[in-house]
Amino acid sequence: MGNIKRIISPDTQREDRVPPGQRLVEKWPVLHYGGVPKIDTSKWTLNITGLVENERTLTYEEFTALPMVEVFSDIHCVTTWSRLNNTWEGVSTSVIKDLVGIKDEAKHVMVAGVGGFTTNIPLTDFFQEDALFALKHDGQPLAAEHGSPVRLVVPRLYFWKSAKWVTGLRFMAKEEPGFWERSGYHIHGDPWLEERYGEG
Ligand SMILES: Nc1nc2c(c(=O)[nH]1)N[C@H]1C(S)=C(S)[C@@H](COP(=O)(O)O)O[C@H]1N2
Ligand SMILES: [Mo]
Repeated sequence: MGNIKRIISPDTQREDRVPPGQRLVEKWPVLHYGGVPKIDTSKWTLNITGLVENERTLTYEEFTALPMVEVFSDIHCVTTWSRLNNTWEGVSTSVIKDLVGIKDEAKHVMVAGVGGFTTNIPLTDFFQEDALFALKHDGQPLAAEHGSPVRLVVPRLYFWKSAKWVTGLRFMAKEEPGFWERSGYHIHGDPWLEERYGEG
């Protein structure tokens, strides 16, 4: 087992773990726009740009050499399913801070996945200690349809913010809408406040 750091997502400790308007599922549904990309890890990179001191492009080898954490969290999808008790293993988002040096003006990040998917996240959510780049789920390598080799997991927001097949982070001063946010989803997406759809 080693001495991997274990983080319990605080929403799993609530007396009622199911947010308003959600129902529980046992199996893990697969949901995304477009096809499942085939990603060769020898060609995969994570590109970190925008309001940082040092823009970086990390190879898969460099990325997987970073310290790993384990996170225990629930999943809440805006389409009303929730799945409790997920164990993720991967790289904490906070590791990125030391790698690139986030500028003071940066307040949001645009996360990009293969195939043009994007989603915007405030840094206050992105850098919560239970947010990570997951490589494993419940002890198994992440399946291709769930975002392998690397997906983001932001447990405190609806699951559409947890970009699969992540390849890019762009740090920004101002909030900009990503893919689903431009199509009517809420700009923020807190499941406990039922921030499902925007005003648009
Ligand atoms: N790259 C990418 N990531 C994505 C999506 C997508 O279309 N493309 N869809 C999001 C949505 S809407 C949901 S609900 C979750 C679903 O993740 P799952 O298929 O692992 O359950 O992935 C999110 N991440
Ligand atoms: Mo979704």
